[in-house]
Amino acid sequence: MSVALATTSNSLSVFEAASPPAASIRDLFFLILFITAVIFLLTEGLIVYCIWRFRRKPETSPAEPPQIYGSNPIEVAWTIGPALVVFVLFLVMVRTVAAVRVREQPADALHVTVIGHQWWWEYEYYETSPSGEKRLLFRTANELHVPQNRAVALELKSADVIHSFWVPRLAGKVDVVPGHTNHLWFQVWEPGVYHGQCAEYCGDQHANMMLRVVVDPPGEFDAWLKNEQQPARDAPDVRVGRQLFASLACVECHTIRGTRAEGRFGPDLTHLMGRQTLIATTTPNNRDTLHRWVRNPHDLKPGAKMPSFQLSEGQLREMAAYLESLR
Ligand code: HEC
Ligand SMILES: [Cu+2]
Repeated sequence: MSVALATTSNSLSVFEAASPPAASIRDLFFLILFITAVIFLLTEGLIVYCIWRFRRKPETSPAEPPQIYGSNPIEVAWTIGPALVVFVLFLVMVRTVAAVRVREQPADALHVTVIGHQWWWEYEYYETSPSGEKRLLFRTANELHVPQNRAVALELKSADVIHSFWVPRLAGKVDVVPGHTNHLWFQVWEPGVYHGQCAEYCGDQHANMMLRVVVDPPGEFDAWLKNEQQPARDAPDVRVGRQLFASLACVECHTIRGTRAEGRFGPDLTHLMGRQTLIATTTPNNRDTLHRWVRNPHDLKPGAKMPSFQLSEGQLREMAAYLESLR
């Protein structure tokens, strides 16, 4: 985690590519910018040159210059020239599309299913057996952990409306469509935190539907993966909060593995404190935020699909302490 924090940058710039698909897109952009810039300078240069070279001078006669209308060679030249340019642009684009599209994934690719919800992201981690069968390991939310330098294959699904998964430094944006699975891949060169955002208007809190990709060095990733697979730890000193949680509707919407909470509507809370942020990465994850969130989610995120429970301050403190024990 320390490494990840050290290299945090909030950049959403497509020019700071950190993975092959993003680099392909950036290179295509620069190539097309270069080709069109050359064409621009050539045509504008010719216009400026002609205006200057053929300007009306006192010694020139007012007669019109020779007319070229209907000249076959010239018509053919300026039809074929631009057609060739468009053809070259087409070829380089096809090459980029092939590079960013999901190819055959390497056998050791990490498989994660991303599910867009109004207004947060759910991730399901899978293990692929040698026979190609996928087995669900666990679910988490908003902060997607991946190992450095290993191919990551994402399946994108939606639980409600159309969203769009976009981490500009890693890959192009791909729509997340109900009833249809889209795919995306990347392989990140450097550890760090990469910011992303929903890129398709999806309702009230679309602007706050952010996400983070945390790229861990392989050792740290394995430790994280191992911890996430454990059920929630039993901490005796938060018994009151745990009972409160179990007795309220929290269990209908949230899962805490190892308890009777098995809801799927909201984020999995089993290892809640493994996340540095809450509420689609918009707010630091600490006891104070947890307290304020449970008191009234709509203070922090108007429209959020979680109700307020009118708990007393004492109950809120017990609840926050329990949530904070979920490491
Ligand atoms: C009607 C379903 C529902 C109920 C009931 C519910 N929640 Fe939630 N909860 C959600 C949803 C949806 C979110 C995600 C909100 C968002 O980010 O837009 C959420 C988010 C959270 C988060 C933040 C998780 C994260 O990683 O950002 C916590 C903590 C939480 N709920 C705790 C509770 C507690 C404690 C209770 C019971 C007092 C509870 N919830 C009851 C639906 C529910
Ligand atoms: Cu959105």
